[in-house]
Amino acid sequence: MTQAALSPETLATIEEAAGLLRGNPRVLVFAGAGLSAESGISTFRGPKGVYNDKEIARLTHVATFAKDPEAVLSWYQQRRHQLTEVRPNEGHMALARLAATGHYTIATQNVDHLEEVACRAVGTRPEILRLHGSLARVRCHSCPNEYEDMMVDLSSGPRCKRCTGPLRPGVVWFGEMLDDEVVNAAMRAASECDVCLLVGTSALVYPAASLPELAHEHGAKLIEVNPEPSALARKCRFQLRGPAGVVLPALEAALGLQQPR
Ligand code: BJW
Ligand code: ZN
Repeated sequence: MTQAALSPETLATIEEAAGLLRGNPRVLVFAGAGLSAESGISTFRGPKGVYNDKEIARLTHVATFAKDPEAVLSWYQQRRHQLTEVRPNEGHMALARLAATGHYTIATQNVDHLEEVACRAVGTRPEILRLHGSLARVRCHSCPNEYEDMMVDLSSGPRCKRCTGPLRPGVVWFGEMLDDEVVNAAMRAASECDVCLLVGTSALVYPAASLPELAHEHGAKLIEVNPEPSALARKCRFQLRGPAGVVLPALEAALGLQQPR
């Protein structure tokens, strides 16, 4: 899909929404799996989501790691391998460029680092907060040992060098707490932002989904970029219906940063 395929109504709404992004605003981007969909990474929910497979759905619960560590580690190792093959899409790139036009914080639920790759490519340095951790990191399930390492093969059942506990991916599963520092920084950004841009998230998973709610309570305007309405769509001032890889470059073009394609 290209920008030319967006309906005149959507294009007009994008022009209006772009008005909120002018004048050096403080923007909190709240990103989810849909942002990486056009890079070939599946979403969790929705028609093509991995959760349609019940076996896969159980792999993101902490309790499953105790019961069936091999299944969990093998799935995560496949996803770690996929990271070596994927690239940021036009949505990531547009976000990275938009970040130069205001005070941007990206609070992402994604664990793939494509936001960082895009920002590095265009030379912008917004604050990036990984709410649900990182696939590139491994951590010990028994002690605080945690580090970035793409060479570890999780499917071999590696053990912690400090305490011999089982190593696992550095992500946050259902039933686990998010990192306090990351949540606090994200809550600060949510309560101080002028605009919260929800990109490619169903906004169903908490406490992450409380960030746009907090931004809304503090008077920020919400803009949603998603082909489908999220759970928070009704709170959004603008709902930009379309894929992130098309709508975000169109927002950029509306700001005069890029020619429409
Ligand atoms: C496009 C597109 C395109 C498609 N362009 N868009 C009731 C109230 C509040 C909380 C709870 C509750 N009941 C239970 C809880 C707690 C639970 C929770 O929220 N459950 C809900 C499901 C109800 N939360 C937790 O357990 C969290 N921890 C916690 O609460 O700690 C406190 C505590 C702990 C222990 C004891 C007591 C208290 C932890 C949540 C961790 C979530 N982890 C996962 C896996 C991460 C690792 C991994 O990647 O494997 O995070 S689950 C999964 O969902 C993943 C995602 O980050 C997260 C959110 O999904 P996301 O990103 O929104 O993706 P989708 O697939 O849902 O949506 C994709 C969207 O994209 C769709 O809208 C599409 O339309 C759109 N899209 N193509 C733009 N091209
Ligand atoms: Zn350990």
